[in-house]
Amino acid sequence: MLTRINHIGIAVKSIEETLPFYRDQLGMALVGCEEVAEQKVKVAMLRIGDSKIELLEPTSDDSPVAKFLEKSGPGIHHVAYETEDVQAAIAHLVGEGARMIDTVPRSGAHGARIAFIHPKSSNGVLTELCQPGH
Ligand code: CMX
Repeated sequence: MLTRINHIGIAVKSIEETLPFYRDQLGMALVGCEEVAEQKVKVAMLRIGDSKIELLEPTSDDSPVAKFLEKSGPGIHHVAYETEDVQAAIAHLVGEGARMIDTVPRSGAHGARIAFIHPKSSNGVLTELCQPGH
């Protein structure tokens, strides 16, 4: 059902201030930056081998990522697992009794279709299902 870790989301106060660490010190290639307006975040994707690091910066005070930063400070926000069929993965998880935040996929960065599993069903780790866009 899941094929690999597509990306790890990291909440940051400022992409501009964080980027030099990942791009220049760790040497990851910047794939692109994008605003996901619906989720009130700006994202920067960096490639690391077959996977990615996604820096998440809130675009407003009521952004869910702003709330996360307030509560927990900067750090790992979510783990995203790749699937070829997010709708089928949701159906499987619901069938297994998992509590979903999204039972209908929403739009993620770079044209992906995504769905979040509720952290209460995933041992406190916000878990994303991610079907890449083409
Ligand atoms: N880690 C652990 N727990 C988290 C969490 C996180 N990162 N984010 C939220 N939670 C917890 C909340 O504390 C809350 O717990 P309680 O029910 O105990 O209070 C619960 O999960 C539900 O959170 P909520 O914010 O009240 O619920 P919403 O349905 O409003 O939103 C979510 C849930 C995860 C979608 C939202 O908090 C969020 O993080 N949105 C941003 C998503 C994102 O990263 N988008 C970027 C682009 C996506 C991509 O392409 O990867």
